[in-house]
Amino acid sequence: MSFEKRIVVTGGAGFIGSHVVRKLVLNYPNYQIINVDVLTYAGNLENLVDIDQKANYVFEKVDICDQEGISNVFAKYNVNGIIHLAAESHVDRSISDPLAFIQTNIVGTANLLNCAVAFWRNDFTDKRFYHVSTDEVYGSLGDEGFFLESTPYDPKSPYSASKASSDHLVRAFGHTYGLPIVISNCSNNYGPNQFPEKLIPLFISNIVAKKDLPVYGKGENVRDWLYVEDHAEAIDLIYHNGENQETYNIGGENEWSNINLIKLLCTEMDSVLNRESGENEELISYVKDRAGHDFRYAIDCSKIKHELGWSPKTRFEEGLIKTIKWYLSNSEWVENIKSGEYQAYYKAQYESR
Ligand code: NAD
Ligand code: TDX
Repeated sequence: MSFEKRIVVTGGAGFIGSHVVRKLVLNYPNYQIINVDVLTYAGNLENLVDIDQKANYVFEKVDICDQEGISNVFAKYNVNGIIHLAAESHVDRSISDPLAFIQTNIVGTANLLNCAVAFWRNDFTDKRFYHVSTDEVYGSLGDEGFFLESTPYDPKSPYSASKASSDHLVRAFGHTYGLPIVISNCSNNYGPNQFPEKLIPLFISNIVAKKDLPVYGKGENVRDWLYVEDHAEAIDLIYHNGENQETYNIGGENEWSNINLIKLLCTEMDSVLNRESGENEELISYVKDRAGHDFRYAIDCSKIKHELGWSPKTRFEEGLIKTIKWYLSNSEWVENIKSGEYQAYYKAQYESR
């Protein structure tokens, strides 16, 4: 069978990547979707069991830092597009092990760019290199203001600095070689399949188990939350309709201080779990703050709204309930993840706080 487009999605076994892969596989039967993922602790092929038998889906276990492996994928599938999501993505891990972030996020992205330029040999007709990035590259806001596409970069954690570096490399390859690149910077995602080390799935899991809810500092830090399927929809749109060499900010227009979000989660789960009103809030425990904790992120997404017609669709309370219900009905998925490595991480991360 010959496919109209052959698109590599890197990191397709992870949280956001799996939603992107599913959307593309189902929406475009005439595209071949090649999921390139090395399956770190965060990669899980169980995320894709519902679509992994489709004729237009294929999985390749390859490290994005491996030049030969990536070049082979380009040649084997005659790849003409990349949507790059593979990354080390957890800020707390970047504080305890920064070099892993430098390797995957910077070296891995450089390798993908280099392989794309080499394979396409300066014929960029109908080619596209789409890099998925984060709002954290812009740094930290005070009580006022929003991140625009023109906001200067000011990353503050090893994670955000590694993502900022990768964004710069992508733009440099666009500028120097004429590689048709596009970048998006998105706010905090939540939804099904998120690894339970990030705030929302970790706290759902701890509430179920009646374990402490470790709130960093005073819980006053603010994040802008977007339902993962809305992000996947934006990625689909940008891949097809975004302008070359442009950047699009994606956000939920949905800011919450951590403590208010956690209280809402506790209340929703009191009722879903038939617990007494206020019971889950008693699990809240204030712990030592994250080192260098960014205070506030907030995205101005008017560019993608006006130019591409995208806007966040899922109301937060609705998305949160869907997420809670997904974790409750997929307890096996959660238990499979909580392997030895996860236990060791949890102990190191929280026992000394
Ligand atoms: P995730 O940690 O859930 O998944 C990352 C995936 O990348 C995993 O499947 C992992 O196995 C794979 N991977 C890691 N290193 C690799 C390597 N060297 N080679 C091949 N595969 C590798 O991450 P996520 O939350 O789904 O984030 C995906 C992307 O979106 C990242 O680039 C992240 O920076 C960005 N992003 C995430 C958020 C968020 O809130 N989660 C927000 C904005 C942007
Ligand atoms: O145990 C916790 N207690 C706590 O108070 C954890 C895990 C987090 N927090 C706080 C820290 C943050 O202010 O909750 C907020 C959200 O934390 P995370 O879920 O770790 O996300 P964040 O650090 O904001 O980064 C996320 O959004 C941007 C993703 O992990 C990144 O990949 C993305 O780029």
